[in-house]
Amino acid sequence: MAVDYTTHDGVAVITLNNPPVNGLGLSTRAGIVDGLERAQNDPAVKAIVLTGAGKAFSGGADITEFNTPKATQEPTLGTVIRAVENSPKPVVAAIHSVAMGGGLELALGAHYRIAAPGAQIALPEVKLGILPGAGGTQRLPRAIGLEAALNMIVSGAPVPSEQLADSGLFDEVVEGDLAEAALAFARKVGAKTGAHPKVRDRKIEHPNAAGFIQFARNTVAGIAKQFPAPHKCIDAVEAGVKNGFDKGLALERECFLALVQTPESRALRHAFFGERAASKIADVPADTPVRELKQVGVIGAGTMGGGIAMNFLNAGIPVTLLETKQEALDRGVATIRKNYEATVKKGKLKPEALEQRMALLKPTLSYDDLKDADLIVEAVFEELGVKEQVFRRLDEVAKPGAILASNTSTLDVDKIAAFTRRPQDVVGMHFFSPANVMKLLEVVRGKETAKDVLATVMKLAKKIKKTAVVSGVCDGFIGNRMIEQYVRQALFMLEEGALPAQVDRAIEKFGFAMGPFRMSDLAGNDIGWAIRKRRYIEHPEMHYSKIADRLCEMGRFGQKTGGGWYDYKAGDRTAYPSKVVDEMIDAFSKEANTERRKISDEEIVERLVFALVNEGAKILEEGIASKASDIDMVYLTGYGFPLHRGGPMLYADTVGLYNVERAIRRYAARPNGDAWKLAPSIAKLAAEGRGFNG
Ligand code: 3H9
Repeated sequence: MAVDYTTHDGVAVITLNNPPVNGLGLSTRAGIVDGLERAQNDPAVKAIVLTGAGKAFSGGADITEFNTPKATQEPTLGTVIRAVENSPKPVVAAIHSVAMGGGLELALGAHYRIAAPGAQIALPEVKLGILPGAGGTQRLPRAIGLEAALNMIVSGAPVPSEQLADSGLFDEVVEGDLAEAALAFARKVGAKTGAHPKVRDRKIEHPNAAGFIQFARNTVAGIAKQFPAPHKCIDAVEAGVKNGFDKGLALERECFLALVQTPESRALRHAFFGERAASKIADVPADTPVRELKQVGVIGAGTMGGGIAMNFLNAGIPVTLLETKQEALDRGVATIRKNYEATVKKGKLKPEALEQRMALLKPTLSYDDLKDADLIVEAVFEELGVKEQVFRRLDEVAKPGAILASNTSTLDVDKIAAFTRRPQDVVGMHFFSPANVMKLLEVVRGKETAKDVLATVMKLAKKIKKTAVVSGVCDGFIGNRMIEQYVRQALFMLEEGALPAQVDRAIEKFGFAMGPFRMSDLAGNDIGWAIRKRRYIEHPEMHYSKIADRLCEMGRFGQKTGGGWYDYKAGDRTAYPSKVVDEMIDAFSKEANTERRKISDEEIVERLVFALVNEGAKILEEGIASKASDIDMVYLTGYGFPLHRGGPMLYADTVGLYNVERAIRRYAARPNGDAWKLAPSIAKLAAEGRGFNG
C-alpha cells in the first residue's frame, strides 16, 4: 500500500507511504483519494491530516512515470489536489523533511499547513526542464507573494521551512512532535464551523506586478540559456496574475504537457537519474560495509595535489600533505591558502572557516607521517617509474586497511597495484583540474580492487560533493579515451579545410563550453604532444594528423607561451585567430597534397560528437563503463558537454542510432576515414531500433 489510513479520536490521518521519497505515482494518488473518501464517509471524523512516512512529506510527482500512460491516468495530481481542496472536512498538511514539486503543490491544496523546522521546501521542476504542473505557479504566489514565489519557481532552490514561517505558507512551524501537533491542530479546526480557507481564493498583492514580471523576464533571459522552462514559469505566473486562477492553471497545464516532451527536459531527467545511478555498482551491494575515513594523506603539493587536498579540507577531513622538497611544500600550502583567500574575498567563505580549514592541513616531508592515514591519494608526476617508487614506499608505511589511491589519468592501475602487496586496497581516483572545483571523479576499478574499497570511495565522493563514475582500467579511462578520438577528428578537419576558429565556433554553438582548440591552448598543447609521442610508439598503426606536432615545433604551446592555435595578448585570455597558424595549416595541407575544401558546421559537429559516441560505444562493449548514463555523466560534469543535450550517448539516442551509423559509415569512406571503425553495438542497436538508453 502506498498510503496508510488511520483514525485518532476524530481525526483521520492519511500517510503517504511510498519509499524512498513518497513520490506521487498513480497508486499513491489513488490512495489519497480513497483516504479522503473514507474520511468523508466516517461521521466520527471531523478533520483530516495529510502527511508522509519516512524521510519526506513528498518529493513530488514520480518522475519515472513521466511520458508513460500512468502519468496522465486518473486520478491525476490535479484531481487529487482538487479533492483535497474541495473536501468539506478540513485538511491539514503536516510537513517534515522534504516537500518538493508536486508534494508542495499537494500541501498548497490543503486548507492548513503546519511544518517541522528544517524541512526543504521547493518547486524544483525547472531543474528537470519543466514547470510546476499541479497548480504551483498559481497557488505559491497566492501563499507567499509574487516575488518570493517567482524566485522559488524560477530557481527551483529549496528554502528551509523555518525561513518561511511568516510567509503565509504555514499556519504554524512547530518544534517537537509534528504528529501530535498536527492532531491537535486538526481537532481545533475540525471544531470550527463554516468554510475552510483555500489558497486559490487569496489575492496576489503587488504594487507593480507587471513591472516585476518584466524584470524577472529580463533576468531569466540571461540565465535560461537553451532551456525553455524558466520562460514558461514566468508565462504561467503572469497568466494567473493577469487573468485569474483558472486561466493561469490552464496555461500552466498546457506548458507542462509541452515541456515534458522536450529534449531539454529529457536531458535533465537523464542527468538526475544518471547521477544517482552512477553511484550504484552492480556487483557491490548497497549494504557493503565501508571503511572508516578519518584522516587522509595526499602525496604531491602541486596544482593537482593541492586541489585534491582542498576537497577533503572543505569536508572537514584532516589532510597530511607530503612533498619531497620544503620549497615545493611551502609553495603548495601557500597556493591552498591563496585559493581560500580568493573565496573569502568573493564573500563565499568566512575568514574563520578559512583558518579552520588550514588548521586541518598538516604539511610534511616525511612518509612516516602517513602511517595513520585511512586513505592516501597520490598526485605525483605521471610516469610509471615515479608511481612505482611512491607505491612501494606507501606499502611500507601505510597502516593495514588503508586505501591507496592513484590520481593517474592514463596509467594502468593494475600495474600500480602490483607495486604493493595489497592490490585489493589500490584504486584510481582521477580528479579533474582544478580538482577543488570540477565535479567529476573517475573511480578506476582495478582487477583486484576490493568491493568495500569501492563502496568507501563512492561514499566519500558524495561527502566531498563529487559526481563519481566507475571506470575499468584502459588507457585514458572513460573521459580521456573518448576525447582523444574527438581531438583526432578536430585535427583531421584542419588538414582537410577547416580553421581552428571555425571548428571551435561550430562546436561551441552546439553548446560545448569551449571548442577543442581553445581548450588545448588553455591546457597546454605540449600535453597532447607528449601523449601522441607515446602513441606513435605504442600504436604505430594508429593514424594521427601531425598538424598539432607542427604547431608545437613552432613553440606554440598555448596561452602559457602567448600563442597556440590562437594568438594571445599579455593579460588577456581572448583567443585571436592567428595568421601564422592559418598559413601553417594551409601549407601543411599543400605538403600533404590535400585539396582544402569547405567543411560545414554540421560536419564539424557530427565528426566531433560521433567520434565520442563511437568510442563510448566501444567502452560499453568492453565493460569499461557499465552503463551509457555513466559516460554521459563523465561528459556533463568533466568535459563541458552541453547539459541540455544530456551527454553524448543520450544525444546519439536523440539523433537516432540509425542516423549515427549512417554518418559514421559515410565518414569512414572519406579521406582520413581509417579513424572510423564503427562500434558493432551501434549497428546492432540501430538494427533493433533501440538506443543506448533503451
Ligand atoms: C513534479 O512534481 C511535477 C509536478 O509539478 C506536476 C505533476 C503533474 N520521482 O536524491 P536521492 C528517487 S516533478 C521518482 O538520492 P536524497 C531517486 O531517484 C518532481 N524518484 O535522496 C533515488 O532513487 P534510487 C519534482 C525520485 O535524500 C531516491 O529517490 N521533484 C524522486 O539525497 C533517493 O533520492 C523533484 O524534482 C521523484 N520525484 O534527496 C525532487 N525524487 O534510490 C527531486 C527522488 O533508486 N528529488 N527520487 O537512486 C530530490 O531533489 C531528492 O531526491 C530529494 C531527496 C531532496 C527528494
